[in-house]
Amino acid sequence: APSEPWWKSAVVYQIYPRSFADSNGDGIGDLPGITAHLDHLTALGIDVVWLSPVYPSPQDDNGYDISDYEDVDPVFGSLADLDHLLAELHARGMKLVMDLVVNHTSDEHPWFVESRSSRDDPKRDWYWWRPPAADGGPPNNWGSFFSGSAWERDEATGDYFLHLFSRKQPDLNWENPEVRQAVYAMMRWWLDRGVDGFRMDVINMISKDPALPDGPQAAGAPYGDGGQSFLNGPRIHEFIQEMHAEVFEGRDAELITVGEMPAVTVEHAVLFTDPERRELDMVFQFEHVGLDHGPDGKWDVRTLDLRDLKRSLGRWQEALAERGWNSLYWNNHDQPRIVSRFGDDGAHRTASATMLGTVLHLHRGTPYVYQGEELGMANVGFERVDQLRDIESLNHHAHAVAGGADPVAVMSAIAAMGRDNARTPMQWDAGPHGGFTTGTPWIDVNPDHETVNAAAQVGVEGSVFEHYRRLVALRHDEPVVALGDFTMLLPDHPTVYAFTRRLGDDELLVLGNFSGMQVELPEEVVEPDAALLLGNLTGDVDPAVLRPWEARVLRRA
Ligand code: ISL
Ligand code: CA
Repeated sequence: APSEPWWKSAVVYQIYPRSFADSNGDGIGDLPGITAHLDHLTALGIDVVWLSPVYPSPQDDNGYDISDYEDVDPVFGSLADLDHLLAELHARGMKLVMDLVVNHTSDEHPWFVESRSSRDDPKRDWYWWRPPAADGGPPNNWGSFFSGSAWERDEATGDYFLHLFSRKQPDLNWENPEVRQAVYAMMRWWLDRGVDGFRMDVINMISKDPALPDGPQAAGAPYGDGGQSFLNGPRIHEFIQEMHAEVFEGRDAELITVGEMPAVTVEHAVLFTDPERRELDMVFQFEHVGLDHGPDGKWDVRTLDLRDLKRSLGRWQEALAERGWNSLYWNNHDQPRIVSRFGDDGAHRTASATMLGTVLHLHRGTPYVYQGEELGMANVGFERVDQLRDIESLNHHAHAVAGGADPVAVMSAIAAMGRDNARTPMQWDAGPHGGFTTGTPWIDVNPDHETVNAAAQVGVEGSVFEHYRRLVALRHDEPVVALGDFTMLLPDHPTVYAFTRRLGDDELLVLGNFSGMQVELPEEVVEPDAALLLGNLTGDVDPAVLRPWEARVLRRA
């Protein structure tokens, strides 16, 4: 349909600048490094680049702690380098999405420096300041996402400030209209510069219940969970609608907006993405990447049950079928590598990586590819703390071990779930440091770069890269992939993921084997007359059998 927004048939590629390509040998990826590798993106065929933060930052959380919203950190280059990258992307027909991190700033942002200076500073109310509790401790029991209390006492006044993330990431007070207007002005400044949209960091946390009540606290747990006071909070839709009116109105057709929303529900997601409500184009939800977490959270690692994955993704497909839109992802800079997580990064690496890509990209929604996913990059298998860089993993390790946990068990959970798995350098070739840098990388390259790298895959038949290239092309070429209805099949099958997509008379059947065992297909999905549109394995196809990690996209006769 001609009236459908362009991003329904687009594929987005996420770049984590620190780990993509280093142009000057300081061991840290940068903007000129990205600009030098645009052929890789062109070959893949992607439409949009989402750039993780490149703004000036003390880098406490690798740039998600911003000290100036309208400049570029020298470690990544300059504003001129960014303008150049933007122009080069546009010249190649690609768009650029910036990361918008406005739930919090860095504690070194001038707004916070002023705010902390005294109780009657004009910007005092731009952040969440509260006096100590009666016992001198923090104002409530909330824990931070990065371990420890969510409150930090500040020497200047003796008050505490709220930080849901690190103590160097104080939360902005969106109740204050000056804060909101300052953010909107900054967003307009970027759009006027030519960028094509925003990925909005933890944007469903910006509305907080100003009472900041204690959250539920499990027996023996050091902190309470404040989530019910700040996840999808009381004014969240009002704030997002205001942002749309102030920033996007009149220019939104060319843009793409995606809200990152931990713990967003399908009910809220429909509201956020219903075009008539004028909020956001799509959201990142987290349900499917929480299915291998136990009751104690991400470090409580469990094995995925495929039926849970089908139930979850199927529910999101259904809930956003009529109104709203899904984003589709396996990976980002916060998640372990999917081939290690839901696939097999050993004997079946290529097959499982391509099967996973096929199943995801054939859903209805906008797919996001995280750098290296298109090569089947895997987890590292971290064994030692000195291999880690991420504040979340380092804080967790320190707190857990200090609390008496077995260090070997803590390390094995970090090896499985730690964010550094996603942050090892992009593997360009088999040479030293994978061709990422001529210097010493800020985090070690995965030793498997000798076999897993772009040079060994781009243009090479049978590679993960070439398969991802076909998946992107399929979405561009086949309206049924972008726009068709979705119907889940075989919900109770333990290893086969099966669904159809339908647009008018055109119907696709998608099959994926989530196991290393050959599987006999149930009769309802055996279609000897269907044409194979895309498969991930070579050799003879038996319509009644899926080989280990096989995926097929079939067009029904
Ligand atoms: O990976 C997580 C920790 O378990 C998530 O909770 C993650 O912190 C959450 O998805 C929010 O992520 C975003 O905001 C953080 C930043 O550290 C992440 O990199 C970013 O994607 C704070 O800005
Ligand atoms: Ca560099």
